[in-house]
Amino acid sequence: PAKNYDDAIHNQSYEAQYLAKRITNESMIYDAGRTKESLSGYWGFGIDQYDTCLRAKWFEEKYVDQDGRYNPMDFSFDEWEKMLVPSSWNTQKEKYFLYEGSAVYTRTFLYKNNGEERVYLKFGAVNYDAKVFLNKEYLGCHKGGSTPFFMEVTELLMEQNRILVVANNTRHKDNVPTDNTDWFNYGGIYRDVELIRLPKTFIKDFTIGLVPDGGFNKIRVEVKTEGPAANGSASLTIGELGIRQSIEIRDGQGSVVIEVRPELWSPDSPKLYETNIEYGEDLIREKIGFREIRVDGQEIVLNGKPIFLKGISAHEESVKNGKAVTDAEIVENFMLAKEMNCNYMRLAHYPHTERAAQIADEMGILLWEEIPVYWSINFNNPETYRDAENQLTELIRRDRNRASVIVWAVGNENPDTDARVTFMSSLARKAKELDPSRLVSAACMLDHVNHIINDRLADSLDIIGANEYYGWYQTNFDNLVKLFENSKPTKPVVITEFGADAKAGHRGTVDEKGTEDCQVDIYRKQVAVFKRIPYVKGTSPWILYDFRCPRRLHPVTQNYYNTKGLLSEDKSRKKLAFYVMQQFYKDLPD
Ligand code: GCB
Repeated sequence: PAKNYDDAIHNQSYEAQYLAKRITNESMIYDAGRTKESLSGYWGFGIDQYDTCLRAKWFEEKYVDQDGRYNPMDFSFDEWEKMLVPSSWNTQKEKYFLYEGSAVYTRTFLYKNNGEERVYLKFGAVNYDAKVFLNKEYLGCHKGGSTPFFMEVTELLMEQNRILVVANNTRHKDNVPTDNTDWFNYGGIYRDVELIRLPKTFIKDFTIGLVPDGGFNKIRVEVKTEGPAANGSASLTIGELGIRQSIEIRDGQGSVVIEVRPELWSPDSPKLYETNIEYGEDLIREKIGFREIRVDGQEIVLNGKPIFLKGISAHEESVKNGKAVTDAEIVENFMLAKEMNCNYMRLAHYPHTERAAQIADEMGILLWEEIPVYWSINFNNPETYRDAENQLTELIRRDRNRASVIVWAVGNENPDTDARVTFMSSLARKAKELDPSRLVSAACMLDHVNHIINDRLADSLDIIGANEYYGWYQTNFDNLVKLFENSKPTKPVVITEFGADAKAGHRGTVDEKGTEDCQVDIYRKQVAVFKRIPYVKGTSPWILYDFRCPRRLHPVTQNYYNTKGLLSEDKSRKKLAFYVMQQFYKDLPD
C-alpha cells in the first residue's frame, strides 16, 4: 500500500484516468415536472489545491491498511468545515473569494428503497469540471460549468451512502469558455443536487410544441423511453384542451401530431396548460405554453405577427450569492425588465439556471439562451468542439419545452477565422437538428474598419446578432450610422449589445467617461439611430445591472466591476440610462 500511495501521489498522469470516463448528454433524463429529493444543504468541504484527493484516492477511504493497522490520512471528511450547496464558494467566505482550483465536497445520506427500480443523481451545475464518487466508486467526470448532468446509481446505493465531488474551476485555454472572459469565475456546486426515483422503464425524453407551419392548430409530441418495456402505449393528457391521447411506443420511441387549437402563449398572455405524460408507472407533470416563432425576411414573427424584441442582457449573478441565484432574484430581474417595458431578455453568455426559463414561461418574457463560445476559444481543437456541442445539447434538451425560449445562441464576438466559421456553423446545424422549431443566432463580428456588419457565420443563422459599442469603444459615434448604411442584411438584425460604463451616482459632463451623464448620452444617441433602421428588430443593451469582473480595475468607476449596468450591482439604484430604454420601448409600436 505504501508504494501505491507514493505512486498515486507522484503520478502526474492521474488526471487522464479520470477524464477518460466522461458524463455527457447521453445519460441525460428528462427531469422537469418530476418529484425529486434534494441533497442540497451543508456538505463537508476542503480546498484541495494540489488535487491530493484524486492523486491519493481519498475517496477509497482506506482508513486501515490490509494488516489492520491505522493508515495515516490527510483528511477527515466528517470534521471538515461545512459549505452550503448550492452556492459559489467565493461568496461564502472571504478567504475563498479569489480561489480557483479544486475543492472536495462530501456528505452522507440515508437511502431506503420505496419501490423504485432505478435511481438517478442529478447535478444542476458545477463549475467547471466535476468528478463524482459514490460509495468509493468513481462515476465519471462532467465538463462544462453551466449545464446539468445525470448518473444512474441504482446498483450503488446502500442504506448509508457517501457522495464525494471534486469540483474544479481552473480556467483553461481549451475550455468552453476559454481562460479569458469578461465575467467573474465563480467556483463550486452552485445549483441543486437531486435524487430521482424511477420505475424500471421510464420516460427518458419528452418534447412537445406547436407544429411550426403557421396553422397554430397542431401539437407534436415525441417520447423516448428507457428500460425493458420498449413497446407499449404512452398517454398524454391536457385536460383544459380536452386531450387524452395515446402514443404508440415502438423500440423505445413514439410520436404523434394532435389537431387542436390552443390559446397561444405570448409575453402579453403567457398561457400555460397543465400537461401530463405517462408511460407504465412513470408520470411527468408539466406546464406547457404553445407558440410559434419564425423569421420572414427581415422580420421576427411571433404567432404570425411581426415583433420587436424589446430586451435587456443579463448575466447570472448576484453580489450576495454569486452564481447561485435564487428564484426571488430571477423574479426581481424579470420585474425590472418589465418595468423597463421589455418583452425579452438575453441570458448571456452561458446557460443560466433552468428556473429562469420556467419562471419566464410563467411571467411572459421571451428568452435568448446562449452557450459560452465566447471570444477566442480554441476553434482548432476537436476536444473543445466536443465540449461546446455537448453543452449546447444539454441546454437544448433541458429547455426545449419552454415557450419563453425563442433563440439558441452559439457564441459571442468570435474572430472571423476559417476554423471558427467551421466550428460555429457546425454548432448552428446541431441546434437546428436538435430543435427545428426555434431560431439560431450568435453575436457576430463587425468590421470596425469599413463599418459594416459582415460576418461569414451569418449564413448559418436565422437572426444576426450585433454587439456594437459606438460612442464607447468605437469612440466616433457617427460611424454607427455608416455601419447601418453600409450593411445590407437579408435577415433580421438584433443589437445584442451596446452600452457604456457608469458608476451609479457618479455624475459629470457627457464627455467624462464613467459618469451616468456620459452613459445616458450614448444611450440617447443609440436609440435615436435604431428608430430609423428598418431591419433592426430588437435590442438588448449591455446590461441590466453591474457585475463582478476581474478585468475592470479603474479605481473610481469600476473597482473590479463592469459598470455597464442600467442599475448598480445590488440593483438598489437605477441609472439615468434605464429611463431612456424604458421610454424607447414604451414609444415603439406594438
Ligand atoms: C462585450 C462582451 C461582454 C462585455 C462587454 C464589455 O462585447 O460581449 O461580455 O462585458 O462587451 O463591457 O466590454
